[in-house]
Amino acid sequence: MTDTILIIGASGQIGSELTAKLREIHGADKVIASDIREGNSELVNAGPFEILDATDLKAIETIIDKYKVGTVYLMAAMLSATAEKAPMKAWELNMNSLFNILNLAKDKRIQKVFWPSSIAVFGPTTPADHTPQTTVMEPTTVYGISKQTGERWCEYYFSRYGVDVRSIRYPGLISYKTPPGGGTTDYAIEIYHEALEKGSYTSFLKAGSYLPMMFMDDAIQATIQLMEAPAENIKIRSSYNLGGISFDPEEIAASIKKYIPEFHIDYAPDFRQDIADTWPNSIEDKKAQEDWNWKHSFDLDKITQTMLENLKKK
Ligand code: AKB
Repeated sequence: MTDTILIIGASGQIGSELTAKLREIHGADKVIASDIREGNSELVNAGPFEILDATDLKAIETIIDKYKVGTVYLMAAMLSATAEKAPMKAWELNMNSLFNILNLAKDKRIQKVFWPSSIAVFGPTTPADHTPQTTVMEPTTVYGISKQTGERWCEYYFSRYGVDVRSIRYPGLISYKTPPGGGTTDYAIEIYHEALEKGSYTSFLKAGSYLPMMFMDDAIQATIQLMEAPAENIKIRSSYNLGGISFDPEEIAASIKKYIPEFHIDYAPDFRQDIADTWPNSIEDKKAQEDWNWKHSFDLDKITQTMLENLKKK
């Protein structure tokens, strides 16, 4: 197995931070960043970068051969809110990109795959509190349907063809390095930007909308921990539940008020409320803890402090 890594979707919210961390661990030359668009100059200048469309199999093959890639992190996807505006486009991107990578792994052109799933695989009939790993899953968004279908295919490619594919059901991810990218949980990023810029925020989710959330550093740590774990420890080949914290817009506003006392929140729920209403309030992640020692470290106040400090510097 070659030790070169390809990140597809490296300019996105997770991809950009994952690329930086993997380059720190493995060396810049071993981590090829790629995206359909150029990302920030830091990412492009820090190591190899290729323009790549995740649905273009020929282009992926060319890059895999050029750099002798062993592992692919497929981070390109259309998120929940954007996907509802273009369901077929979202389906094509989210599914075709996955089949491209799973088939390359099946043909032994690459050896290891990471593919992100999401809490969006759950739906209105799922138990909402401490949602377990295995439970009712009837997603109602095109994004959730694509992620649930993707999970089934990952498990199929593992059991039928021995493909070493690993996955996490990410909760809402909070970070300051890139702007929010079309998700329902993105209110929890926007709120920090607007707290600093305007001292107030109009939330597109109403008070009481609890969702599972996590700071990006924890998500990157989890991703790398999962990918570094011995293959025999990975008992779940669909996707692992990953718990972090859970809060609603009122609680995040209260946390911001500890640092900006005059901060004010009001509410104007839109179509994203309907999406949030179908997702869990919180996630149980016993399997990730048992199989690869997962434990999150950022609580809400630590996230608030880190977000405000870093956005202020920007
Ligand atoms: C979204 O809101 O669409 C994403 C997700 C939970 O997968 N952040």
